[in-house]
This record gives sequence, C-alpha cells and structure tokens, in this order.
Amino acid sequence: MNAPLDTKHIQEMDSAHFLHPFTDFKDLNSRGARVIAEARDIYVWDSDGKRMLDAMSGLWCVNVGYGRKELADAAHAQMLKLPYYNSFFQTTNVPAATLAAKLASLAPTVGDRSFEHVFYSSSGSESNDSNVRMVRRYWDLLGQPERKVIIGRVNGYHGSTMAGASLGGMSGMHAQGDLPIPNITHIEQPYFFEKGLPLESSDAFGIRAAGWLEAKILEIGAHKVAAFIGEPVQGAGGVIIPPATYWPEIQRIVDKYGILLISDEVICAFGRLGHWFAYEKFGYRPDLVTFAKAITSGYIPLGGVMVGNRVAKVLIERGGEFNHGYTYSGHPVACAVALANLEIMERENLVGRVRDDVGPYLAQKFAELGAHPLVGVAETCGLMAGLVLVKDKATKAPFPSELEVGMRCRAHCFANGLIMRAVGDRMIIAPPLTITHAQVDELIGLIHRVLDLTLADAQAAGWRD
Ligand code: PXG
Repeated sequence: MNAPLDTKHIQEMDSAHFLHPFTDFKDLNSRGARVIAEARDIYVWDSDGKRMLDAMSGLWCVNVGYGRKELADAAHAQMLKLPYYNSFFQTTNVPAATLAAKLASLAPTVGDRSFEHVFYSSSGSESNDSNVRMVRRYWDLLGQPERKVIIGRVNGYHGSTMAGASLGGMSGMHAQGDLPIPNITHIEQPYFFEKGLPLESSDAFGIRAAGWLEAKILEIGAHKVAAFIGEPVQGAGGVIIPPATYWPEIQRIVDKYGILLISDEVICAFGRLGHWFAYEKFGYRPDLVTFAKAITSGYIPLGGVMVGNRVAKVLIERGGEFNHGYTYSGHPVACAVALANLEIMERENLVGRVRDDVGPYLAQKFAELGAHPLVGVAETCGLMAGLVLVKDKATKAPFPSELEVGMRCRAHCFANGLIMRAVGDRMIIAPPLTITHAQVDELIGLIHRVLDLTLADAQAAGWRD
C-alpha cells in the first residue's frame, strides 16, 4: 500500500459532485464516502491504509482477484493496436470475434439447446434490455405478436435500466419511475426459509414454488406469455438458493407452454457456482443467457447475451435487420481483457477448483456458522453464501426490520476489516474464486467475530436473550 491519501479532500470533491448509484445523497454527504484506493489478491485498502478482506469480489465480479497484470497488459496492448472500432456496418474486430467463438465453446449444450451466438453489450442491464428486444422480435417473426408478457420474480434483480428494473422484482425500484413497464409481471421467489410451510420438505417447496409460474401463465393466458426470466441463484436479493427440484420443474412448465427461458447469469456464470454457466449445474435448458461482471472479472465493463439456437435461428433466418445495438457492442479492449481473463480461469482451473475444492471447503466452514446463536440458517452454493440473523434461534423468528440488525452487523464488518453485504438481515458473501483455504479460515473467523459483536449489541439493547 502506498502512502495514505488526502481522504478529506477526496470526500469533499465526491460529496460536491458525484451522485452515487443506489444512494441517499444527503445521508452520504453528511458522513463522506469510504475511499477505496488499492487492491491486491482478495484484499482492498482504503485511503487511510486500512486493509479489508473483500468477500464480495467488488460487486460479485472480481473472480480472478485483484492485481492481475496480465489483464492490464491485455488492455494496454489492445489499446495501442485498436482501442475502438464499432461492429455496426458489417464490421468486426479480432478480439470480439475470437471471444464470441470462445464463449460458444464454453457454453454447454443441454438436450436440444446449444449456444453458437453472442450479442454484446457493456453491462447486465443493457443485456437484459437486449433480451426483451430479442424475445419480442422472436415472437413477432413467428407470427405470434400477442406473446409479449415476460414473467420475472419478486426480489429478483435484472439491472437498473427501465427494462432491467422492470424485469427485476425490487419493490423499492418499482416505486420510483412508474415501473414495471407494460407487459412485465412477477411471481414469488423460491425462498424456502421464508415461504416454506411447517413440515414441508424443501423439495416439495421447490415444486410448489415453480407451480406459481404455471398459475401465472394460466392467469395471463399462455398465448400471451413470451418468456420467463430468473437468476439461477438470486444474488442481489440475498443469495436465495432454490431447492434442487425448482429449476427442473420450471423447465417442465416453460416447455409445456412453449415459453422462452432466460437465465440471468450476470452473477452465477464464469465459475461462481463451479461451472462456466450455471444452467448446467441446475439441469435446465435456457434459450437466452445473460452475462456481464466476471466475464472480465470486472476489470473493464463488458456484458452480453448467449443466444441459443432456438432464438438465433429465427433471428438469423427470418429476421432481416435487427434494429438494436450499442456503440460499445463488441468493444475490442473489453473483449481482449475478457479473453485474457478466461485464459487465467482455464490455466488455474478456477471453475473446477470451486466445484471440487474450495466450494466444498467453504460449504463445510460456513455450515459451522449455523451453530452461532444469532444465525437461523447458513447456506452456500459454489462461492455464494448467505446466513440469516434471527431474534430467536429455536423458532427462527426474525428481528423487527426497523432495528436494522443486518446494517449493524455490516458496520461491524467494515470496522473489523471485512466486506460483506447485508440484504435485510441476510448477510451474504461471494469471494474471489482464487480464495485459498487459509483465507477461507480467515474469512470465517472474521464472520464469527462480527456475529459475536452483533449479538452483544442486540443483548445490550434488550432485543435478544
Ligand atoms: N442481472 C443480475 C443477475 C445482476 O446481478 C444485473 C443484471 C445488472 O448488471 P449491471 O452491470 O447493469 O449492473 C445484475 C447486477 C447488489 C447489486 O446490491 C447487484 C448488482 C448490481 C448492483 C448491486 O448486490 N447486480
């Protein structure tokens, strides 16, 4: 870490001029933003030189860890050779074409679904806007323009553009800006801890939760439903891991009604769950797969959609010109960084490591946190994990939400050199895939400490025995 920076000066410029995403501006200005200055491996340093273990991989994206010179070198070399050119007007560039072929080779074929094509964007939100455009175009071209409705899920997250926020099921986002846009609706999420019935098994719950899709399709009329969109495991919603029965049943239902299936893998792809793409893990066959974030490990923005053969065939053979695209679709520097990033992942076997080694190790260690008196449930999937802070361990009764126990726990995390997210009272992590066993031990030790501190707070305030 270099010499500490002038934190106050940076905060003053920030407060005066930078409107941050998902932020209460006035509240932030009253305290000043935390300035992250440097990062290496799985750690970040703030401008005062304080080190923190980044158990969120930035924002679910730095899968190969910080400080990879190879990625900087790839960007540098590509910037000197061809920093930008568009891919409109019958033009391409070497990294964009090479990456498209590479992604097609990585996306597994499941049943009759294969992925030979990629549509590029620069983010997850844009990619989901592209999905809406492609889904609607697909049904128009097939002579079924009345198939317009896309069904998402409550507490799903699909981005922050008008279409992305509409597809997602975040009530706070819908409350601002007249969302969702027309022809997007939602079903409940498959969250067993909250929605499971007494004595119901998680497998039975998974079937019941998938059944909400069928009920919604019948309510709307199947001939009006275009697609269903879901995250394999909900990320921003709090690492909601569906029961094993859920996705196969969703697949059965979308097949029954001929509806397109969109797998939003902006968080779950590229090794996060121990597979290149997460639909393989859960055994379903999507038609469109959204990606972003870890394709470049977040070193530079890049997103896109893997377009399955069912949709691609119609768009290519019958479509004529598709009137949609972005200035940065197939950006050569972003694609060059993505190629270098995938090369690192392959060389270091990061995907296999999550599946066979560090994923199971984290699962074992994280499960031990389930014994803590404050924890109602602790669960992992690959290198995503979540635990719930509860008022009563025996009944799993929650704390009143106005106590903001999760936020208190998060404050202890920062104070103790740990970056962990709070989604309500669900504390979640998604560390870099490079995390070692010793670093998992360090992480679990830190979580233990912040749980103890949060419990002590709750006891002192009289909220807990
Ligand atoms: N889909 C999914 C599944 C995501 O997780 C997006 C789409 C949108 O991607 P862009 O690149 O447009 O941000 C995301 C993004 C959080 C949080 O609080 C999560 C995301 C973004 C911001 C905050 O966990 N995920």
